[in-house]
Amino acid sequence: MKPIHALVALCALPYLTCGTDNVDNSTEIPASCTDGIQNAAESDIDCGGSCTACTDGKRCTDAASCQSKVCQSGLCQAPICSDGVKNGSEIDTDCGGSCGLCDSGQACTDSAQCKSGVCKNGACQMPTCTDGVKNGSELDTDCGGSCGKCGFGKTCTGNADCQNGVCGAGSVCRAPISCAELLTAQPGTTSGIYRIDPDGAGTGKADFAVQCDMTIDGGGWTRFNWVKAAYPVGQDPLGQTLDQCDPSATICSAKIPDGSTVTGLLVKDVSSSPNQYAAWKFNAGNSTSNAVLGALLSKTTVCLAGTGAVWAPYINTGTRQYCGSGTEGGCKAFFYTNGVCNGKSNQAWGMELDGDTGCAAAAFKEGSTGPGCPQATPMSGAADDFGFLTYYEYKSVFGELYYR
Ligand SMILES: [Ca+2]
Ligand SMILES: [Ca+2]
Ligand SMILES: [Ca+2]
Repeated sequence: MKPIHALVALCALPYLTCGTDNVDNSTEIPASCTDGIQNAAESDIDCGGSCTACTDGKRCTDAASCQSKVCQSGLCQAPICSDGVKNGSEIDTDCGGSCGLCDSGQACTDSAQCKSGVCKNGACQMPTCTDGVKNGSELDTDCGGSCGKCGFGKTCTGNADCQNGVCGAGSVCRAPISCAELLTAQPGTTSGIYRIDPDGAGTGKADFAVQCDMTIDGGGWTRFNWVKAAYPVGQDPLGQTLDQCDPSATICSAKIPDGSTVTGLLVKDVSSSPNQYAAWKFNAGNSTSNAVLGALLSKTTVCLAGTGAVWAPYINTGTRQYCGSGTEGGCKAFFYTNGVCNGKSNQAWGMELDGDTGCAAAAFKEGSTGPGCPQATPMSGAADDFGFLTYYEYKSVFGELYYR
């Protein structure tokens, strides 16, 4: 028992207000909680029962007796991150504070406390594919895992993680260098418009959109030059670069992008239905092949008027002879000049495969073939001569060139 005379003595002082019992009633703490003795319902000295909960290590009778809310073997336990109780510095049961991150649905005050990295309305949120945070099974922010493929610049573990791209150096998705590389990285890719970066990701020019043919002879063809309108007089057929051409443009006078590895040429006549086409394999031992590749890749001007080696297509769905023998050269004639070739005084730039001493038959031709040749309909004059897989019709035909 606490000696009563000590309180009586205190209450006798003029600045203390005491009840008639001479005991200070201004606070509600029972005298037994401060008397230094375990009494009443206390589980240890001045704690437990109706007193405040006991600190770690004090005797307890139940969880409520302890500040940690964990009473084991009669003693209050220190908070730990696996006791199934929210205690210590924890934000919710066994998470936050000095413990690990909180699961979705647990309480939080900050996103950094959540496994998902997202704290909203006081609770950790489930990972989603639109929360702007890399979480759940995602490989990078909101992509990979259950969130679909990742775009260029995002983390990947293999090509299958990348959207129309390649999993490249540093395990980062990048644009393919060509339609051929895209098809290799993403088998089953259908024909359409995709972004490529021929001079490499992160160097040179940025990636740009091109049309890919993923069907003909296994696919992987990159379109680089096309005519779908009357050809402008005097224009260099290879005067543009492919990044300058919108895929929806009616004319693109681009050469094959710098640095490309090229094995084949595809020519499509898109005026026919279904489109006729022919394909060639470049062959370093063939002079006509070298002349065509030199022009299309490096703009090397040339005049082979029936003096080149025969360079025949390995695929030909054309219904008319354009690469025949005799007068039309048998695909052993090619010119890309801004001047005279074989006596035909070009009025301006011109390019023609199988452009021999004849006038019209060609695998492809763009620009002038000079006066002296019959004019096509609706051609306004020989200077706007153009055609693809045509044979002696003097007819303007729309077409496209692809490489792979
Ligand atoms: Ca705990
Ligand atoms: Ca996410
Ligand atoms: Ca680049």
